Amino acid sequence: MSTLARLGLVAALIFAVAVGVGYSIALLGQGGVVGVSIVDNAFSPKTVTVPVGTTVRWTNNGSLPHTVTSTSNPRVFDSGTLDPGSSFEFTFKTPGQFPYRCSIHPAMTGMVIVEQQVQEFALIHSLSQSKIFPEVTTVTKGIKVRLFHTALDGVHPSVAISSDEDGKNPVFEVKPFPVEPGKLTTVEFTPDRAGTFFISHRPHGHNIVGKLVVKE
Ligand SMILES: [Cu+2]
Repeated sequence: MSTLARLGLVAALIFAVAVGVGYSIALLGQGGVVGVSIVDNAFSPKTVTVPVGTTVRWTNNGSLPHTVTSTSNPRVFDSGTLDPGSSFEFTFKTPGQFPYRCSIHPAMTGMVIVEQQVQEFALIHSLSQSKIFPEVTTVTKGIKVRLFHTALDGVHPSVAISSDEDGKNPVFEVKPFPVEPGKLTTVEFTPDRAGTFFISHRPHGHNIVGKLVVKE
């Protein structure tokens, strides 16, 4: 098989892995609104799963008054009495499980599951081509990043994510990591500042440098 064909195969494989793991969460995006309908006597849907930063809006479509009252200790939210036709919103800023009920009809229960949003990318390192594919990876500040690395060829024992091309100033608390053909190295971090950073192999002597752009 040609190098290019092999590269394509590895890429297809990794993207299949990456997409399967977390794309459905990322698709919903940050800061969206998800609706829950209140009927007599249930929340519909009873459970919603959303990424961090999502606003959930409950609307009373029933004919009786209801409430949306957190049953966590301490209580996280409480709508007070919602007359028919009125609504209540709450924005979930931390991951976790948030059970609630109607304080007027305690048998009416619901759950909001808030998941950490993750940006996932697959990277392939090649010694013979002196490149990382893709050459530039763009992420967003403040959202967790998960990078899947593998190598087309060569052994790369100490790849660094660094503020300089030489890999001397590692950033985001990522320790230098190994990348090998046939293995998947997963690196996770949350970038806390915007800018251009480097995925550098120079600490172990070859001149392969990819870019990591963190945007606001
Ligand atoms: Cu290397």
